[in-house]
Amino acid sequence: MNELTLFAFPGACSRVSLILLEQAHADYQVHWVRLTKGEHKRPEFLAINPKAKVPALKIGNDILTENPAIISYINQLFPSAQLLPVSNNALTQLQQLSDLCFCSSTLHPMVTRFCKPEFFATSDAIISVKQKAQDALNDALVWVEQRMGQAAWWYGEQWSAMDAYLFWVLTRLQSADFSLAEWPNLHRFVQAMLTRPAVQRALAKEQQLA
Ligand SMILES: N[C@@H](CCC(=O)N[C@@H](CS)C(=O)NCC(=O)O)C(=O)O
Repeated sequence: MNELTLFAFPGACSRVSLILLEQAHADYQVHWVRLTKGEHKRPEFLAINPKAKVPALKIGNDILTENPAIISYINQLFPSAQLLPVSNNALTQLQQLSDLCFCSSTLHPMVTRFCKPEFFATSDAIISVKQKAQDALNDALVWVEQRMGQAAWWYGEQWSAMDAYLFWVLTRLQSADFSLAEWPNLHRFVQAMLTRPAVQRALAKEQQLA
């Protein structure tokens, strides 16, 4: 098997892949890209990912970027870990991709605006960008809260990559003081995730850099 290196930063969305690699008991290296020191904009990292974002996954001499693609790749590489529900139905597979895209394309931009409004606004408008992001999140999370009230995990009784992705969304928000007090199912879900050994190992790895 090709050597795997995950380019990551503690607390960033690379946490999803870190959890999945731990869940699959993969043999892999982590290369920390210190976003807070601007390392993602340095030539060494731009040679890995010219988009200047983590995660990036180095597979032998190849590079894969973008969360849904990396997650799908890890799922395919470790079939016995069943990181997504197994199905031969093309529509079901695309519905799973659609779920991953919901996290990456709908929720993630709102999370970034809530956590880092200064990336999107001059100082006079930072508060309103954050408030608008909070409003958008409140709307989007209604459906997620309902869904997570129906079973333990996103896909029912089977834990999956979607749970890892949703966990990152929620814990990133919490780190920026977004309260889950109004979202009891999401709160329960985060607590349940924290008891999982693969999640604990991933968070411990992140702590090593902190
Ligand atoms: N579309 C990308 C987004 C990745 C992304 O936004 N990563 C953030 C960390 S959560 C990042 O690297 N931010 C650095 C920056 O924008 O300066 C994906 O899904 O992989």
